[in-house]
Amino acid sequence: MRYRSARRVPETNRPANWLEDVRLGVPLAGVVSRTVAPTSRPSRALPQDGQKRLASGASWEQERQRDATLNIHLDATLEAIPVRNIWISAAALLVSATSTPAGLPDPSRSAMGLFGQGTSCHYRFRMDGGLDQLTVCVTLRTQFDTPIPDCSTSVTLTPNAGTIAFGTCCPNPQAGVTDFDGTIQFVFDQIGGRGSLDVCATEHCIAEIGVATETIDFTSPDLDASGGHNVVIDLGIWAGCYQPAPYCPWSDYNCDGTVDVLDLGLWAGGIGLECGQTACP
Ligand SMILES: [Ca+2]
Repeated sequence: MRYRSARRVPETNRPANWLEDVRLGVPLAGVVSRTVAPTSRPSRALPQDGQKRLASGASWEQERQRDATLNIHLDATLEAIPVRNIWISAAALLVSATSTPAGLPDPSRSAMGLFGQGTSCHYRFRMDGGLDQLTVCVTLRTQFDTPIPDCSTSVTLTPNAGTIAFGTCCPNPQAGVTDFDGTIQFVFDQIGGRGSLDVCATEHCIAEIGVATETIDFTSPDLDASGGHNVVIDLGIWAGCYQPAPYCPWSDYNCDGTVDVLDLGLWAGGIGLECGQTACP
């Protein structure tokens, strides 16, 4: 076993097998049991009780006196700092920590997700909500990605240039308050018409800030958005896209690229359904 940080104390000034730590100057008596060979290096005085030497050459007593002097200076320095300045510094730290509005939504950090599309090319709505349900999940966050709870938020289905017909049996827009995670969810169904819609999320708790907008394509058996009435008109709209007539996506309910009897069967599932027959989600 070797002690790389130890060195021998001169033979003449030490007990047998005495080592002294080079870094601390602390005697390691009793640690080493092997025989130490005589040394040719010059000896120095054996440390006396209470006067054991440090590696720097200063005595323990000298070190204690120097520490006491430094403590006195430190105490004097602390006492010289006015208490008022300490309070001002603490208040400055508090203001700094709260200077950024923690609840201001940042659209670039917030998010809106759309779910519930049952086919590849569009949402399919029906008066009883028995087909697709457009589920809109909005999460509000600050610029630091902190969720914003208890924030009034709304989602609106807005017709756009691609909207051919649109009607809904249930409230539009829908509004609510975000939960602990800064999230709120809305469900839209019982919609009639065809074409496309903009899905717009807006927060209202601090300012009217648009969070996100997505565009969806949709269709329904109630192709003219009459609320489920005028079934013959709806059938005429659907048949107007039946081959060899030009293809229309709203008549292709299953999104297989062809308007045929399979689509007619799905359209027929909406016959007899009207607004008000089913509770809104
Ligand atoms: Ca089809």
